[in-house]
Amino acid sequence: MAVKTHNWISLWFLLTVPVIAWDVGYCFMRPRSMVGGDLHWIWKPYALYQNVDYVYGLPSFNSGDGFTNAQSMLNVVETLLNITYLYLAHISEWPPATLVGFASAVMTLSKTILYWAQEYFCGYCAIGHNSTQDLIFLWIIPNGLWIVVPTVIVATLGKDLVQSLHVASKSSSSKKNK
Ligand SMILES: *[C@@H]1O[C@H](CO)[C@@H](O)[C@H](O)[C@H]1NC(C)=O
Ligand SMILES: CC(=O)N[C@H]1CO[C@H](CO)[C@@H](O)[C@@H]1O
Repeated sequence: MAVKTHNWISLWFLLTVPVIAWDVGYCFMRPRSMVGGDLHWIWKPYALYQNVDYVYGLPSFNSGDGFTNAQSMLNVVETLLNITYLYLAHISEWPPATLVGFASAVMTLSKTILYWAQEYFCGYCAIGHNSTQDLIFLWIIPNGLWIVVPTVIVATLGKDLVQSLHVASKSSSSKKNK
């Protein structure tokens, strides 16, 4: 029995690994990764982003806010799960691999919602200073991608899991009836 995989999902898992690793590096290497830091050259585009989202900027860093690195630490766990999924699904071809991918996507989704909810409940304290246009193009669209895509992945892999659990339960009940 082969693992049921979806090319676009595996591709997304694969492509997000370096993107997120870069992001984790930025967070953990602050302040050296920030504007003026000796390692900032690795994270040049964050010069803009650190002023759009203060979770990534000086206000959080200076106040010793732990949220930035805490969410980053969860990213490390998700990255490991994502790599594990790709390995189990495509290399060892272990059918239950789907469970790992599903769990990881649920983690990503819930962490991203927490990130947005934290903004909402603090009165947009880290992003409220931006113009609407900046907010849409530099925060809502890029971050929204991490809500939309994991939602579709949870639904897709969830459906695959439901299907195999139904098959499993049918085959075990038909064995009992024999
Ligand atoms: C892991 O995979 C999810 C998709 O389920 C993706 O949205 C997320 O960015 C990936 N996480 C990391 C840390 O690579
Ligand atoms: C009012 C305003 O525009 N604040 C910030 C929003 O984001 C930009 C980055 O595009 C910052 O440079 C602004 O200071």
